[in-house]
Amino acid sequence: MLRYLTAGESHGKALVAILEGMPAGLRIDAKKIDNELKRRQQGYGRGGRMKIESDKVKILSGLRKGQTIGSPIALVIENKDFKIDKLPVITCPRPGHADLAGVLKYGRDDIRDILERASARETAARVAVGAVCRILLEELGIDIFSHTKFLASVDAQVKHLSLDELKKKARNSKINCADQYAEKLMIRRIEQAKEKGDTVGGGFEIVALNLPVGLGSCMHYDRRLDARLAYELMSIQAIKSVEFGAGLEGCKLLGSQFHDAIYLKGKKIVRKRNNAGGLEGGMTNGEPLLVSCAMKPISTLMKPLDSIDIKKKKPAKATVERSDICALPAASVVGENVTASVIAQAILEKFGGDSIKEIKKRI
Ligand code: EPS
Repeated sequence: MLRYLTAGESHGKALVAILEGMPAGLRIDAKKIDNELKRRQQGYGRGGRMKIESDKVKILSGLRKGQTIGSPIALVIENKDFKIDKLPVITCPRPGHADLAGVLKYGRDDIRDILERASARETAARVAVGAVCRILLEELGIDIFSHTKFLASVDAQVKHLSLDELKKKARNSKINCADQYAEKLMIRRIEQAKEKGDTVGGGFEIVALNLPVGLGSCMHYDRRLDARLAYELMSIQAIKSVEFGAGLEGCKLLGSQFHDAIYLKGKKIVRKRNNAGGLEGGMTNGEPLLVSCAMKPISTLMKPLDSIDIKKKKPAKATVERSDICALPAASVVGENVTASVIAQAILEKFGGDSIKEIKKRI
């Protein structure tokens, strides 16, 4: 069983994760984790915080001479902007953020006590965990990447990709792909939002190639891989929907148009399309996994919405804090790494194995 916990506040000392259940014998290059952390910090529309931080992982345990030994892996990412005790009290909740529900739930008078943990900064810890899982998947020949599908109302022109195109994008997976023209429009949309003190959301698709058949199970609700992916991807801050393959749009089609007919090519089982997104009955079916997420616009607005002051009990404008205008590319990197951790869990469940050697043999 592969599991993890994260800890840490946005302006606390550090973000921390403990990953338990990694098989022994996996060589972990910290640079690969740092590369994922760096990718998470990029993208047009990020705020001032990303100029302060240059996230790097410290691996405190679980390795000997650069290799996993089967013991828990402790990961730390220090916050350069560590100032949690010096930050001013916040009393005007931002609509859309955890602020109001959080203070009511935890009985606090300072919204800061809530937002520090609710912040998407926590995703740095999840990316570090996912990056370790990704090293395991890479060793097994599995590739994961993502691309922007739309930003606010601008569509990326990368909707229907063939397997060859997917593989090409996988080889170039260091960047999030978007058609150049669409990218320009997206940048303009972010700039327009910034000028108006507003924010924008959007959607991205994650793709995983070369997954073994039969990850997940149709036999019980909580073993279905689509359910497990949806659960973990929905838990990424600001994610509002998760879809597989043709998703919501596909559900408007007839059965004959939606389902992916099965053919033989020699002895190989093949499909001509992948509306199912690589999952049938909650199990991988050998086709690429396609999972899309939609992200709501960031809730800190420079031109704030109406709110209340919870201390004065009077109408007020919502709090304005340093924030991002758009964090869609970052969210897609988080999505990739969260997907990597769910797939790694499913692989270890199916194939077991206390060491890399054992898993490879079983696969
Ligand atoms: C983030 C760090 C945060 C924000 C953003 C994501 O840093 P700060 O609050 O110090 O500017 O940039 O967080 C939010 C949008 C949020 O609502 O908390 C990060 O590391 O990803």
